[in-house]
Amino acid sequence: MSEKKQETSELLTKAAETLKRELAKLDDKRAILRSPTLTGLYSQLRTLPQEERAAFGKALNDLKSEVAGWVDASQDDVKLQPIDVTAPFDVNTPANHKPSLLPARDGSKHPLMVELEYMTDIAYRMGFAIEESRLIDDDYHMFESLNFPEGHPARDDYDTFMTTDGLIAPAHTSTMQNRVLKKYAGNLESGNPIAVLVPDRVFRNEDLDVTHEHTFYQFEGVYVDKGITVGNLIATLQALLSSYFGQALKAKIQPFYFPFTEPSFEFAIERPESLRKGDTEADMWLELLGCGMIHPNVLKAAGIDPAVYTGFAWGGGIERLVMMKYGIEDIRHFESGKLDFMRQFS
Ligand code: FA5
Repeated sequence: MSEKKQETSELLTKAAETLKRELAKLDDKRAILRSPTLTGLYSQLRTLPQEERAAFGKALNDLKSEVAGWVDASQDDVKLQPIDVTAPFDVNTPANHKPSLLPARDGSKHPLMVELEYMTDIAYRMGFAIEESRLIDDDYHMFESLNFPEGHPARDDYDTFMTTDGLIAPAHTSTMQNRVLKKYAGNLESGNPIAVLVPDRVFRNEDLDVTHEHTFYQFEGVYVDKGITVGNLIATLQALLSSYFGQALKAKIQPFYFPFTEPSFEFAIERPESLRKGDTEADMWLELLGCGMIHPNVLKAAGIDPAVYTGFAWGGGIERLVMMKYGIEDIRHFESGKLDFMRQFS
């Protein structure tokens, strides 16, 4: 071997060893192909005398192919988990491919998130565990487990968005009731209540107006124990909402219908004048919550004996609470992206 060839071979062998060490440390294995150890050799190629370039270039390309082979082999080692289409994220997204967050100094939390966290903190201090909902769910959780059998007319009250294969963008956080009842059923066996708050996003194919959005947030409460009554429901809601508003509330409860609660109620609070459209009785009140005693069939579907345990649930819209708290006249401001609106909260 000529002295020149010997030199090139040693240089590339050393580079290969360095690249192997670098590869071991990388999360994104493909980044090795952009390593300065490799790109530096290509820069070096351009500085060589013409007669040496062909041999060096070929050896370099061989090295690059070898490194690409290592990358492919390392990808084969990655064990992909089966995809759960109802999960809130792709379980196979490598950590280094997740979108990075913008620096906090460029913005502030959205007022709805601030208020949702505030509400969540109050509920947590009242003894409620906190569970997130999901962005896509199935018919069983959205309807069937909630005592809406197939063909039930009340299904039409929820203008749901559906995928072509029948999955549903949840139209209410009640889609989590069956899951949280099952998850916390062990509490009952050990003599403790089930107490869970589910704050999350929901979707409805709504006509938009000052109090209706197609995408909005609900906070769902679920409470089960022995001997629970409507009195407990009202006392809990009053404690939660009075704490949220920091003042005593004028509230109104009236009978309503939900398939998953019996009896069911609508919980309304008095509108401040800035939110009144007229002077009729209906104009005076802002409907905040649906609530009621959990239907025996819902408890049964979660394996809880309704002859032993009773409970209540509620589901309210966060936007309408925040509108009420700050005198915001149009729900659409929240999603408008208008900075002069947002800055009033920072
Ligand atoms: C429900 O969604 C029931 N799941 C609530 C429930 C839970 C009842 C548990 C009993 C037990 P409703 O469709 O009424 O009910 O919505 C509940 C609240 O969400 C409403 O009172 C309102 O505050 C809010 N809301 C409903 N639709 C919209 C909308 N389009 N935009 C903004 N907020 C809305």
